[in-house]
Amino acid sequence: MENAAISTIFSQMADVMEILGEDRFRINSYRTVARVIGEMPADVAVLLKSGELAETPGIGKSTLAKIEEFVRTGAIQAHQELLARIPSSLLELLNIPSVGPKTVKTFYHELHIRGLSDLQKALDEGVVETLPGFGPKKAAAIRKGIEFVAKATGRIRLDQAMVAAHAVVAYLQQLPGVDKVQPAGSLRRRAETVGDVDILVCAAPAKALKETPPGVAANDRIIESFTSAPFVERVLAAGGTKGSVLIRTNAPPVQVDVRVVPSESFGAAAQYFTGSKAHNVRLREIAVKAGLKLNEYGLFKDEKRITGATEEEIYARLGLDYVNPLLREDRGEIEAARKHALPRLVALDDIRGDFHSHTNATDGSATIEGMAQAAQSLGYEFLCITDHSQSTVIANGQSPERLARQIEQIHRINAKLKGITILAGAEVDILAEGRLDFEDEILADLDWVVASIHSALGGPRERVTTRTLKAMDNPYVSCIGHPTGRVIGHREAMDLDMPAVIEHAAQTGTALEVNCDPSRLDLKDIHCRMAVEAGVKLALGTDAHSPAGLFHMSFGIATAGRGWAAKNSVLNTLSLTKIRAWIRSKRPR
Ligand code: DGT
Ligand code: CA
Ligand code: CA
Ligand code: ZN
Repeated sequence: MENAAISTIFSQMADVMEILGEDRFRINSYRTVARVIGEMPADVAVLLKSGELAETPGIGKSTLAKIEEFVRTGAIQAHQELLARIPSSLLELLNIPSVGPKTVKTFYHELHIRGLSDLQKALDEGVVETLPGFGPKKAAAIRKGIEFVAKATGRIRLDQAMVAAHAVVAYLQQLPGVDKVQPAGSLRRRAETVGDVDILVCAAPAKALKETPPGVAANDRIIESFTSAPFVERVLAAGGTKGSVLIRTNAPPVQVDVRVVPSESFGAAAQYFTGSKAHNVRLREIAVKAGLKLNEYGLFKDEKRITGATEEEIYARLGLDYVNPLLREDRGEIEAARKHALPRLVALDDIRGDFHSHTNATDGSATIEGMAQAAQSLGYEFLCITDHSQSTVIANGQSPERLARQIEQIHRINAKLKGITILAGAEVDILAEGRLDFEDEILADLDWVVASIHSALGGPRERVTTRTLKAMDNPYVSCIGHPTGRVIGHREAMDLDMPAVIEHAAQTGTALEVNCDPSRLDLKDIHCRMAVEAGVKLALGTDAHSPAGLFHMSFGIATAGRGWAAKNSVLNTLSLTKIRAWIRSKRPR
C-alpha cells in the first residue's frame, strides 16, 4: 500500500519539476526512486525500520528522510510545496495518452494552458500544431487522447445529477413497500461534480406488505420497478437488492445505483454509501481501535450489531459529534468531531439577500421589479442588481449614463416596494493591469460593487493575480466576483495565487464571492475554507439572469458549507443596516 503511494509521490514530484523546468539531475533521481520503491517486494516501512532501505541503491539520504516523513505523517512536505507551484488541473493533462511532462511544460509556458479545457480550446483554434516540434499529426493524436480521457472520467455537474436524482427519488417514493428514500454518495455531500448517483431505499417491514404474493421478496419488486421505470435508458445491472441503470435527463446520461436496505442497517448504509471513501476509512480505523467493526450493515462488537439504524447513533457510538455530509472528506472533520469543534454551517434559512443579479438592462431576462418580486417571494430583505459595465459588450454592458438612469429607477422602485430593498450595484469589469471599467465618482454612487475579470483569463499567474489584487485596492469594490473565472467542464480556473488573493482580501476588507451558479461554484469549497480561516467574508451571489436563477443560492450554501463556513463568515446573513455599515467601512469618509 505505502510503496505504491510513495512511488506515485516521487514520480509526481519528478513530473512537476519537469513541468517547471528544474534540475535534470534531481528529476532523474526522483524517477529512479519511484521505480525502485514501486518494484520493491517488501513493505517500505518495514525496510525503513530494519535499516535495509538505507542500503538500497538509488535511495540517498534526503530521499530516506522524505520516506521517513511519509511513514510518520502520511505526506511529504516537499511534494505539497511542488504541487502548490502549478495549477492542479495541469496534472490532468498527464492522463492523456501521448502527453508527457515535457509536452505539458510547453503547453503551460508557451500557451498558458492550465488544464483539459484550455488545451481543447487551443486545439480548436489550431495553435497547438504551430508549436515547434508539433504539427497537425501530433495535434490530432492529442485530440483523440482527450476524447479517451473524457470517456474514462465522465463526471457531470452537481445540478445535472440533482435533476436525475430528483426524478428517481420521486419515482421510488411512490412504490409500494418503500418506506424511506435517501440519496447518498457525492451527491449528498454536494460535491461540485458527480460520477454516479447513489440512492438508498429502506423497504417497509415485510408484514406491512399485504399485497406481496407469497414467495416474492419485496426487495426484488422494488429493484424490478426501478429498472423498468420510464426514465431508464439502459439497465447496467439488476439483482435482488441492487440495481444500476443509465438514465437520460436533459443532461448527459447519468448512472444511478439504487440499493435496498433493511431498516436496522439503514443508518450504516447511509453512512457508508455517503462516503467519502477517505472519510469512511478513517471512521473504520476508529471503530477498529475501539474493538469494533464498522461496515454498511452496522457497527458490530464481535458478531453482534450494536447500532446501525441511524447515522447519528453510529457517530455517537464512535465518540464523535454528528458530521454534516458536506464535511465528510477527511479534511479535519473527524478530529473536530472528536473535540466537539465542528462549525455550525451556514444554512439557506440564514440568508437575507443575494449579492449578484442581472436584469434586462444588460443580459438578464427580467425587469428590476420582476427580479425584486422573485427575491421577495424567497423571503429576502434585499437584492443587489449588478448589471454589467460598458466593456462587456457581448452582455450589453451599461455606459455610465445608462447606469445613472438605472440607479434613479431603482430609487423610484424602492420608494414603492415594501419589505425588500433593491441595492443599486454593478458588476464592474476588471480591465488590464487591474484598472476598473468605471471611474471612482461613478462607483461612489453605487450601494454595492462587484468587480470581475471577464477578459484575458488565460494570462500568466502574476498578471491575473496582480489584476485582482489591484481591483481590491479600490475602496468602492466591496467584492470580487467569480474570483477564478472557471466554468466547470468548459473553462479552466485562472492561474490565481489564491493565498495572496485571500490575504489581500483580508487586508483591504473586500469580500470574495461564492458564485452560486452550479456551472461556476467559484470560489470553490477548498478556497472558501481558506477564506473562512483568514477571516475573509464570503458574499453569496447567484449571478441570476432570470427570476429562476435566484434559486441557485442553495448551491452556494452547499459550497460555502463544504468550505466550513458558519453564519458569521457569510455577509448575506447580516441585516441590511449591518451590510451597509460593512460596505462604508472600506470607503473614504
Ligand atoms: P462519485 O460517484 O465518483 O462522484 O463519488 P462517490 O463518493 O459517490 O463514490 P461511489 O459512487 O464510488 O461510492 C459511493 C460511496 O460508497 C463512497 O463515497 C464511499 C463508499 N465506498 C465505495 N467504495 C468504497 C471502498 O472501497 N471503501 C470504503 N470505505 N467506502 C467505499
Ligand atoms: Ca456516486
Ligand atoms: Ca456508485
Ligand atoms: Zn454576473
